[in-house]
Amino acid sequence: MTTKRSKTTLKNLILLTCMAGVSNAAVLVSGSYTQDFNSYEGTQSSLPTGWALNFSAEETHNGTLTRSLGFSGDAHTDILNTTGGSPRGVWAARDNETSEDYHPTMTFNGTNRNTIFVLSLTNDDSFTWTEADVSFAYKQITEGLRAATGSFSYSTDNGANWLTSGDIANHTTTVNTEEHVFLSDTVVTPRSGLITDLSVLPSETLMLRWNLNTSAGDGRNSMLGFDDVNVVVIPEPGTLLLLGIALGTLALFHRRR
Ligand SMILES: [Ca+2]
Repeated sequence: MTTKRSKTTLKNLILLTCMAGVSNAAVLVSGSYTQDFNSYEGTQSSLPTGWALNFSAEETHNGTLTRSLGFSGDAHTDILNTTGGSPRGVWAARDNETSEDYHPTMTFNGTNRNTIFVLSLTNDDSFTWTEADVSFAYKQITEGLRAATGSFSYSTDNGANWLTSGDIANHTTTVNTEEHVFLSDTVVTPRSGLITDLSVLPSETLMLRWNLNTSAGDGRNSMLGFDDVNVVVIPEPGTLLLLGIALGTLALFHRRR
């Protein structure tokens, strides 16, 4: 049993390592996790702890450039730019030309180009996580000639299987059929939902995944990114019951004194 599980874990690790892109160690989480990406510079090294970034197999990246021009029409400072193309790749975009509110976003030429962000949260609590309340916002700063779709899923077996949460719907960008334009206002689409039926034991890992995918069409897609990730983990009911009994006993003890 242990050997089989170890082999599966090893296989998953090898699979993850072989995927294009970069990975980062899981982040230890106790109770809740938030990420506003305002320190993210669009580079591999500035990915927050716990995050990994993967791309479609056909994309390669030179891993250069900065976030300083992450907004406006001449912001062709591609971050993790795909080789051989003007703005294609992953960026650290900001909400407007003066904002310091950054978020990861992507744009590509081509159908079904995937940019995949994975967050690995390791249970640092003393109780089993049975539910997780997840919220974030999709952000669109441009309209392109093709739509982009963001989809959310999660895994409790190191990425071997990805599950969807019915509470957290996908999001598809608006499209401009004329050209690729920066919007005057960032389109923010909040998403939230409760992931139920979890059983993430202490020291086990819950993975959350955002897949940003381009649709069919010509030319560049609408830039789609996401921001303000917030996760609140919820202990198994038994833990809450035990906690309640403990607090009750403590209160009684104090009263008697
Ligand atoms: Ca932000």
